[in-house]
Amino acid sequence: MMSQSTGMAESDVERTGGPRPAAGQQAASQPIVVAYKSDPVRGAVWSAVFRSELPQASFRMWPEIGAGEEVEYLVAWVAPPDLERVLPNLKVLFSIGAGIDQLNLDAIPPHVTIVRMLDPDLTRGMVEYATFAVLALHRDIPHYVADQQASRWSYRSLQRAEERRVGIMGLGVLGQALAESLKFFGFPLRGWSASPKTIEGVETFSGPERLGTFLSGCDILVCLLPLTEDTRGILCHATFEQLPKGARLLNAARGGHLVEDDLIAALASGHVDCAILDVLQSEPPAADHALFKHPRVMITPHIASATLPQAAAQRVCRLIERHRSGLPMEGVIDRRRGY
Ligand code: NDP
Ligand code: OXD
Repeated sequence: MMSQSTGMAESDVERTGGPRPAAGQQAASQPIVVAYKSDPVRGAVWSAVFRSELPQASFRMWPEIGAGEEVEYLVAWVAPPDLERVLPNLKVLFSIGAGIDQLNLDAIPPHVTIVRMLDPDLTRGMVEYATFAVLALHRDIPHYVADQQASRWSYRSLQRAEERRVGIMGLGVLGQALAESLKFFGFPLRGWSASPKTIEGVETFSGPERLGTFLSGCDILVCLLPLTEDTRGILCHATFEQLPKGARLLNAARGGHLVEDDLIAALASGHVDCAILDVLQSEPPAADHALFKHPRVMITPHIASATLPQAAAQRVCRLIERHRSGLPMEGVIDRRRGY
């Protein structure tokens, strides 16, 4: 279920954490030292937001962070490998992305809370992209693009949306928001998640034992799973062969979900008709990568959505205030599950 005010899944609200000193304990008196380790141009926007929204904080851009032991909050896409030595008093690591698979969880001390990016703009970006891509797959656009490149003028018969079943792997913040958007077009919708869900207008399946039944009714398969030990390589031969013949694929999650050679084989056999990929194993791919040049594959350079610095920085300011007041934060990840 989505929270109306934030667009976040209730499960994320439940998955909150952080220390709980007596309310307001850490507040005003102690200095707040925040280190930022990511793109410096975006960092300038973050810095300006912190100056106006959390003026009591000292916002420091990597590598000029001063005394590392003063830093309690880190904003980063990837953490430094020697995190514990460099920032011994770190309390919270804010991931700049919605996904946290780029972080080496083993190298982050257990007492450090990890918070992923949840932001309505990021969700909207993904809904726009994935809706576009599902419609493009439904309307044969990869074929028409290939036709144009070959100077071919050919028609394909139109299929009603009501006859094209769309299955979403991952019914979290992004998967549920996409399902909501796709309802308008009349596609029969189904979704697969780790835990059981009830979502109006979506036939739901959960757990590995229900994966096959879920896949057997997906004419278009969308991957919006987090990348974990359980989901790495999930878009593979065994998955493709359980899809109806001629199914179409959208991967907008992570390149690590897809076994690229298995997709190439499934496209060659025609079992998978066409695909849209926003993410690849290696980004950017080699210029001669077989999927990059494939006539039935459309590729975009990991732009399905993005963290916009202004809104993201505002969100992190609010989360730091909550943390210092001993209140739970939204988006805390569960290290055991890996997302
Ligand atoms: P959430 O954590 O909100 O949702 C994840 C969903 O996947 C949940 O429904 C979860 O089930 C399900 N899931 C996790 N593991 C399994 C499993 N083993 N089997 C079945 N279902 C599973 O994530 P978001 O929706 O916010 O984001 C999803 C991913 O999208 C991110 O991790 C990131 O990698 C990717 N992403 C890509 C972007 C791009 O630009 N290409 C931009 C932003 C994100 P349950 O609900 O039961 O926990
Ligand atoms: C993310 C991404 O995880 O942009 O936020 O991929």
